Amino acid sequence: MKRTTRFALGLSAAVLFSSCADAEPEAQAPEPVATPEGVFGQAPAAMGGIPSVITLEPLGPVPSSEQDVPTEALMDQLALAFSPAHLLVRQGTTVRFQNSEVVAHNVHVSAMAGDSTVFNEDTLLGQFMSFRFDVEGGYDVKCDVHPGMTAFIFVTSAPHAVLAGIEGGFELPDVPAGEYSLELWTVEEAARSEQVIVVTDGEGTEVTLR
Ligand SMILES: [Cu+2]
Repeated sequence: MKRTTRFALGLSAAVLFSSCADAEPEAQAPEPVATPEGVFGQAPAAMGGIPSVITLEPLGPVPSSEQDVPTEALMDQLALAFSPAHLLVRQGTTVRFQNSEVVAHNVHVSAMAGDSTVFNEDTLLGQFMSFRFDVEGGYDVKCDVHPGMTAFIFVTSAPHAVLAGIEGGFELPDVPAGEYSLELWTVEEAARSEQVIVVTDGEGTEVTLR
């Protein structure tokens, strides 16, 4: 009985040793260093479920490739929720709101600036309505029938923009070199800010917004 145990231990030690030896050359190989690209960093965490928004407006001429504006987006109503719950669109985008379930909803959109209703429409199964967002800023979206059904839309003219994560982390990977006006938008007006940043090719630009 004792011998069997010793043999088993000896075998597992040998297996352990050989796997270590195999792994060694890999561990010694130089690890590729990831080069950060674009603009990234930390913004304030979401407030009341509404994320921070970071926009970059070029201070020089806007390349023609960045003048193209996405013209359509979708916000669905499904499983008693808006989907997506957070939507970032370029100014002039038409958002289609549709109801994809057998529950009567409505779409009640208000501009956060001035807290004014933009529209309030009932949506039954299979029905949709479209609205073109020409005014920049944050919008509250809710269904008055279901108090938990809320969403957020942000409209910007900036060619580069991103919604920060719930914890505030953000990343804009594809920003050409140049000078930009970076704006931080948050629900809390006092926390909004603006600054000029310089983006250099091949180098990441880290920004901390607090
Ligand atoms: Cu509803």
